[in-house]
Amino acid sequence: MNVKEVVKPIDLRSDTVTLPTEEMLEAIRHAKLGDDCYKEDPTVNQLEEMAAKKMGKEAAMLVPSGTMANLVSVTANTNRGDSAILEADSHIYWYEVGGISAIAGVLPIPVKGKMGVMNPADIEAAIRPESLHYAKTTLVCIENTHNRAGGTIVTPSQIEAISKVAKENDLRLYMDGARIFNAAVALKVDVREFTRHVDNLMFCLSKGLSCPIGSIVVGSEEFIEKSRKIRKILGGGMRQAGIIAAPGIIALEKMIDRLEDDHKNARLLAKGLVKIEGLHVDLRTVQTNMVMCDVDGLGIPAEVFVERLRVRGVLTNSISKTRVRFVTHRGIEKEDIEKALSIIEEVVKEIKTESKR
Ligand code: TLP
Repeated sequence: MNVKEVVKPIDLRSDTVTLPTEEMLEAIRHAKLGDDCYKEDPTVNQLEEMAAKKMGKEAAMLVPSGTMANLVSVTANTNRGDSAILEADSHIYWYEVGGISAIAGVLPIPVKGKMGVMNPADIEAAIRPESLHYAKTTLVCIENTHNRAGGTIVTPSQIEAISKVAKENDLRLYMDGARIFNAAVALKVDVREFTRHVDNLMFCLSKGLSCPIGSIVVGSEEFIEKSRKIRKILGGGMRQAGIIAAPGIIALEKMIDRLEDDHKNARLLAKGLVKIEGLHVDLRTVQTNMVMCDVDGLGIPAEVFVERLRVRGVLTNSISKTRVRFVTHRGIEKEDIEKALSIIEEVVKEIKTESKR
């Protein structure tokens, strides 16, 4: 090999690593711009209208990140001192630096789900009613697809059942739909099937849809007006944000159907991993673009395995002492999966030989 030749790593850490398409970069160059704090950016306005329509809600608001979208939404759905029920492995609970407590003043009540889906009866049992002693529960948050459960889908009928409990108990229902289009594409249903039973939601333009930045909060006119003020408090009021919105429009028009390729690649990867002794994948959880692999059988910590793969050019993330997460996206082809599998197999063999010494 030519020493100057650089082998491109196979990056399966996250779909957040996707780069914008040429068309997106062109759209950024030509976007019509204005000051969005005056609601004068025509490209942002167009994207927000498109998003609201696509989700079957009244209004939408662009924010820089999924984390800000969740924080704005939880804040807008609650009062300080309230409590919110969320899945015990949810992104809001694990990966958002405790923002809903630190900033929104909300007490999270984690409820363990099965494959990322909370049982409506468990939600009902976790509700803290109005009382001198309780942080009143006013919100339920679901995550779809569910990240730590492995990209699993909360189906429309499961959402409907949760929404029934929420309505009966006068709670709002919010969906972290960062990857909601993955769910819609996987089940081959209109995304509105997932949104019609929730009061409001967010979804990400980055991740599988390949935009460089951006998430969108969607809900009623009133909710979005309130959210605009909260976004402003958080420093997320943007000016010529059309440069962010322009690729978002392309994402909604052209990037949704291709998510199916990512799902096919994830299944291919999962089927390959289960054949490797020492690795375990629960194939029931491989529903979209993620694969969670248990590496306990190798006798080394997941993060050590991740490092062994990294030096061989396969990038992944460990999400616990025993689990490694693989995520497929637009930067990954079938050939990359095949190559990754053969590297993983070799590394596992090496680990086994070392352990026998
Ligand atoms: N998830 C990232 C990491 O933060 C873990 C990833 O690599 O998957 N909701 C869900 C369900 C998410 O998976 C993420 C990002 C977010 C919200 C936050 O989005 P960003 O990264 O835009 O703040």
